[in-house]
Amino acid sequence: MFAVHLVVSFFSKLQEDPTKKVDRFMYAMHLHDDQLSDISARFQAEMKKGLSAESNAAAAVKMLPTHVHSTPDGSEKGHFLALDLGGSKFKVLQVKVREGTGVRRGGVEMEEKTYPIPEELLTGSGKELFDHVSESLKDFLHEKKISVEKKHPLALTFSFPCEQSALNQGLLLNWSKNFRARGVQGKDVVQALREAVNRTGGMDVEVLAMVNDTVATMMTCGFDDRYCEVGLIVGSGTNACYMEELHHIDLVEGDEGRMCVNTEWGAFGDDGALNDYITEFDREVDAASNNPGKQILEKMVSGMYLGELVRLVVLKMAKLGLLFEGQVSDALRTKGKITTAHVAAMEEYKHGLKNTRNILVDLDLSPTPDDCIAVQRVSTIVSFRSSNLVAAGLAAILTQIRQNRHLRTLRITVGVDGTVYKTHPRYANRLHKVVQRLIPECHVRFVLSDGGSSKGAALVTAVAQRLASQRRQVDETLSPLRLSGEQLLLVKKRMRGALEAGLKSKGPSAVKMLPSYVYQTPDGTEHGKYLALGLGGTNFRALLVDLKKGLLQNSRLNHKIYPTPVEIMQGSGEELFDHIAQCVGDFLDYMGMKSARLPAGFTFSFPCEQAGIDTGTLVSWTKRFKATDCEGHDVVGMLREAIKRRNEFDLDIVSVVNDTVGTMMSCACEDPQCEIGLIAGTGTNVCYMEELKNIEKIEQEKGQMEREGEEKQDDGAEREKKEEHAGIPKMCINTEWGGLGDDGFLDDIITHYDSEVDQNSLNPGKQRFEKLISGMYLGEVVRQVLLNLTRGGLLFRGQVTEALKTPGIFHTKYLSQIESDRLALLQVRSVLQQLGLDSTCDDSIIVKEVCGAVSHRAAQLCGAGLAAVVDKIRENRGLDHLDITVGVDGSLYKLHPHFSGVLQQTVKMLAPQCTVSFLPSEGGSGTGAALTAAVARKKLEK
Ligand code: 0WK
Ligand code: 0WK
Ligand code: BGC
Ligand code: BGC
Repeated sequence: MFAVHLVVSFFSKLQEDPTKKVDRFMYAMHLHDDQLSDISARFQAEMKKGLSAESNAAAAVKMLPTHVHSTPDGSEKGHFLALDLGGSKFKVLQVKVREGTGVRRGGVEMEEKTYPIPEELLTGSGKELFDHVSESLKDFLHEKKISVEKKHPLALTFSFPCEQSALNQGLLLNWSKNFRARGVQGKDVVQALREAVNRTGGMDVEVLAMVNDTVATMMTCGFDDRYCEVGLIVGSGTNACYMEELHHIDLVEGDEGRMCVNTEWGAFGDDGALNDYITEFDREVDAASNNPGKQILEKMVSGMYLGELVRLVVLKMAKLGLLFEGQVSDALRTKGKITTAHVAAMEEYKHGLKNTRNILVDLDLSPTPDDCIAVQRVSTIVSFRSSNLVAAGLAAILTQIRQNRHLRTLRITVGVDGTVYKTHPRYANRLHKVVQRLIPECHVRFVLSDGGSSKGAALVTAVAQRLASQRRQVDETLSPLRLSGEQLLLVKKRMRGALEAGLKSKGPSAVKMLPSYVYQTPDGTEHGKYLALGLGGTNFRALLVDLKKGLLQNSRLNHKIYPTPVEIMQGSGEELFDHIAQCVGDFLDYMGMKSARLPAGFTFSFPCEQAGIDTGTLVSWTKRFKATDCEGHDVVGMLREAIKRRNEFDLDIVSVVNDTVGTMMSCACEDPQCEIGLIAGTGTNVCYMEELKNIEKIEQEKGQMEREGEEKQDDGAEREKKEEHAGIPKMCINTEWGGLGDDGFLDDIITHYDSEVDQNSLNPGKQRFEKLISGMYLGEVVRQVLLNLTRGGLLFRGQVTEALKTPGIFHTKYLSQIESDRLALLQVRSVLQQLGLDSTCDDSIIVKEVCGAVSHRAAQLCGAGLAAVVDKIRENRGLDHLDITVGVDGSLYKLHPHFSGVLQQTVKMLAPQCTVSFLPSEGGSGTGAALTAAVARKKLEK
């Protein structure tokens, strides 16, 4: 008591400036910027704790997922009923959202009615509270003559912390503010409302969405400002929400896109995180509240408590004789006697002091002018601290968003509502200033929500409806691309049938099954220097290979890649082979070996009918090639003529192989079990070691041949003996499986997107299987699907841009980029940007899904085809189980993030009696060509 006396006498001496007296007395409530930055950093740490699955349960700031994935984009439409419960006013509304067309923004009309909630219902039984809500709804329908027959979609704004697993469900975690109705905590409030509506009867409403008032406020403001991605309430309670990256929200499935998180920042400090900033007055407010220990930050910030804080400070100062010469009235002792509205009134620019005087007189006090100044100062400090704390919280949220998006500066809008922010004369400006000071790198616009949050709640429902119908339509659009196990099995069967048919007849079969005249894979004895030439889907490669018995590793001496210009691909055959000869000349020059007449192996990645290892008649061009006067001609002959025409160097072209064969050979060097070569690149194809006896079209031929020269057979047969499988003679068959379906056998799998791609291709009706799988076409299939979705208004706001209509713009490499798990959606959008496609977050989610569906189908179909091949080999050998390796190459298999994995899974599923290993080719088919040349030469030397 003596100490108090000392303080009083010391203070009374300083009569000259009452505000100073108050500033000193309330020193602890003055928060300087470095303290605010500290609080902001603490809050950001709390946010991360709430977002992470490990620490969420213990986190004070719950960071509740809202299942709202996007802000309005102007295409929302519909009539909705809305309930706005939890703020200072309970409102029932009808919201009509008119769709925006083109630049003209949509419009929203609202009719509303506020219904008082009797005090006793706030603390009575939850059932009665929701009955009151539903009866108010019925009264509203009646009063506004809204038909009760029709089913009305309803949006509920519920301003309390709810755990939601979906938009139309929410478990109440705890009441806050002045709500305390029994039997609701832990219950699904949407269900509670549905039951109340059923009890009330006579109306048919479907609660489609329940949102927190912060979320509804963000959506309301987002309708007119697409930068609005934060919702802030400073009303009877306080809270904020914002659009967080989905992959940061551990409690929700999915990594793609964003989701609005209701921070429930009112609880910041419930775990003691703010203890060093809590004053005795805060502790008193908390102790006297109906949820002690809870909502600590809210009790320092929101309208429900500011007035009480001021009262307690004024009461204490009066008791200490620092005010009203120590006079204390009962009114001043009474809880709630100073309200936040009083605080706002005291701070009014013009009439602040007069208001303060009136308020104090109403409290049966007789204040001196200095007392009024002092009490006004108390209000200022209390409300100032409130806006400062809100600024610190906002600074943390905006910093989180800026960091999420790896931006140096961030332009963003905050949608705001709440009586304190709206009615307190100085609150908004103070808040804006402090936010700007705390985070100068963010350009923050504050937009007041006009007409309350129900517009936003209706928009959430409209967005939910739009997303739901979009989801349905996207699924419908993509469903033809989603192949079932049965369909894949069917493709496997058909591939098997086509393999068999192709082996039999020399005639037209979809899968040509071209003999390669490669009878064995390398056995490690190959040696010598070889030039390997490779004409692939996009480039011409020249490679010098020095084979050292079995050691493939460092056999590749040098190589050069020469891009093949399209005009050469689609010019005359002569020009094409002259181009090849020129490249070879350049390479030999570069290697200083122009005079060396090197043996060469030629990898030719197109279907060739071969009569021997060193001849190949081009059956038909595929991929981007269409050079004239080549089909039906021997490509080795054409190359030799071109070299002759060039007359600079000479080559001994020993072998011509398909790139699948070259790939198999180069991989077989490493793994003798490799008897299949697979290319999944610009084009697709597979070859495998087939048993000679099954290659009827050769057998017949050989039959003839046998008749021509008995003696030769003997020594061939003998050598084969060494063959692994009881010396069964084999030959590698280049299946050219790209042609499956050219006979209409895949028409039930082929979609109209594929038909579009085929029609626009260089070889309509041809290579149908390839056009479902390979890199040259996947991008086009995606573009067709995107065109379809855009025309359906599901994408890019329905705008079919020139870019989207441009064939070949969607290069397959973009699929690989877009589908890579590491790529956040933002980067997907920048890929689309590069293509001249301006997209939203939702758009990029859909684009990624389309890419995924198209590449997934491609890998599955490739797997189904391969399952047919390995099972054929297994049955060829009468084995219950086959272990075999596939040598594989091609940009799709090697670069696409998921293709190889899905392919392998599919083979495992469709060929369970085979263990198939995949060996990506290091040396490429070039080395394989050299090996084939070496095997062929070895054969000749024998
Ligand atoms: C008006 C909104 C409502 C929200 C309220 C908060 O329509 O959803 O709960 O603002 O402010 P208060 O009424 O608590 O001051
Ligand atoms: C690399 C091989 C080459 C083959 C190519 C296919 O060495 O023979 O043609 O892969 O992949 P693409 O370049 O078509 O993606
Ligand atoms: C509630 C929040 C609400 C805020 C503003 C708080 O008491 O916990 O859910 O958003 O008040 O109304
Ligand atoms: C060709 C095949 C080649 C495949 C992979 C297809 O277009 O017809 O011969 O193996 O592409 O490059």
